[in-house]
Amino acid sequence: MDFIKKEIIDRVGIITLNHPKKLNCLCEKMVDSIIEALDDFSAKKIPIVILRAKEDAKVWSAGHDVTEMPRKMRDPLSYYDPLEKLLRAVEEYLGPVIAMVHGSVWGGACDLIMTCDITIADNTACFAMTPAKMGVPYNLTGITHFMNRLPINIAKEMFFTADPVPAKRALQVGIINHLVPEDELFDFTMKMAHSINTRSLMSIEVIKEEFRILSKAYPISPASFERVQGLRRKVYDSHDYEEAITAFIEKRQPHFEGQ
Ligand code: YXS
Repeated sequence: MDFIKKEIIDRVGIITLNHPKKLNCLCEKMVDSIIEALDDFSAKKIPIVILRAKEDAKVWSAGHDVTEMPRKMRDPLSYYDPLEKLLRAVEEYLGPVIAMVHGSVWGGACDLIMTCDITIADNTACFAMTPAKMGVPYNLTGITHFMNRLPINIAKEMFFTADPVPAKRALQVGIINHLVPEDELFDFTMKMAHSINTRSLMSIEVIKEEFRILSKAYPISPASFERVQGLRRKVYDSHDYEEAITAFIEKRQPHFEGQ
């Protein structure tokens, strides 16, 4: 079953998340389909991609597929995991990737939004960053995605509260570039895509790569990196991490014990 719909309209690649049964969560199959579509668009030198959900989607994406998260003793966000591969594929795409958001966005999908180059949303959109709810020790590159887009106090509030940020506030704090009426979202997004397509793709390609390189230029010593990995391991080896996943699957509130 296809987890996405892929189309090209006037040299704009459009990827529509289409796994409503599991609220477009970023399971491995969904991620592989999106990466495959990006590779196909890249081979066809499509200058710009829109990543969207279906018009009637209440949830743009429910984030990482919790049922696919390792239960314990393994980093849930390591380099070759599906979510991380997807984020790099978006960052490395030859041209801009625009997230067009109708519906709620959760966890890893929020990180995906932060990794897209531009985000355009309607009033149904909201954005929740959920590691603290899931007992997950988020990873360093993921945190830089939020630090690169938001004032650090706003990024911290998103991580510490794990509460959804509604569309209007998302515009105020910079999660989204534009907030448009629901019935204008697609036309507004396509208009921007067409306008970008009239510019020099060569120049945009280099500028996007410069932004990518500079946005990752965080000096951190090997000792600090290893210390962070040690701290993170304590969390994903903990009762709290396992309890959060079990509670989600059992459809109940988790009881965190801080160990
Ligand atoms: O009961 P069935 O089998 O129909 O399945 C339900 C949900 O279990 C399933 N589902 C998910 N399955 C796997 N992974 C998910 N992330 C996920 N989210 C939902 O979809 C079916 C319908 O869900 P239901 O009944 O709850 O729908 P609803 O309309 O009542 O509520 C919609 C949501 C999105 C508010 C609710 O599903 C929800 O809160 N989902 C979890 C959102 C979330 O916290 N995602 C973060 C996942 S962890 C992650 O992304 C990172 C690792 S981190 O946490 O570090 O950022």
